[in-house]
Amino acid sequence: MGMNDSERGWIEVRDLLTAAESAVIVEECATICADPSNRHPRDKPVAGTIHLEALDQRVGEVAELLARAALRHAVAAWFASDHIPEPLQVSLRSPGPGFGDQDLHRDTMEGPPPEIPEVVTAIVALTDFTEHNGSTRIIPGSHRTSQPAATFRGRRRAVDEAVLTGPAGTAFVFSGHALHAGGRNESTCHRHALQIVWRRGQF
Ligand SMILES: O=C(O)CCC(=O)C(=O)O
Repeated sequence: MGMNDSERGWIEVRDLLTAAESAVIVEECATICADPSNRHPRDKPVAGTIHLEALDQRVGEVAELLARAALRHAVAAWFASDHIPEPLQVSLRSPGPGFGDQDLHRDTMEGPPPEIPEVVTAIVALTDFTEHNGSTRIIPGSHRTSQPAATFRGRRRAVDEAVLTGPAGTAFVFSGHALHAGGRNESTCHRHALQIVWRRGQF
């Protein structure tokens, strides 16, 4: 029997976006990258891993996505509250071929796992997430442990880690306490994804 969502540490939301909607957001992001007059201080439009920030304020389709019930239900389930804070971060994260290989890390403070996560993170696949194109890795159950992320420094793998795969438009909504990392993109194309972070108590 498999673990349920709250035990494994992530909720999978299939079809949050259609393939066509995902492609529109990728196009909008490409337009931003090509326009030097449209820059956020933390954008990295030309990099091994492309980053664009504050996309809820720059891409209408992203702002609209944040209001979708399926996403809001998943975030509300983690926070055990229908009151969802404003997202702290709404960014594009697109590792190119050979990039993306992160160390496993948490998006919140190290230490004992909180009953209710301080932070909830969503990764929304904008291209198909496969085993080999840099899909996010996550250690099931790690949102309930206090194992230091430093255990995995040097791109160390966990024996039981899972790779979050699914078609473009799938969202993976996880406790920010879960140990996770972008995988290495072994494909010939960018792996586009939105990374959205909410923090409890954020207004
Ligand atoms: O890109 C991903 O798959 C994960 C990104 C991530 O965890 C981060 O940048 O903190």
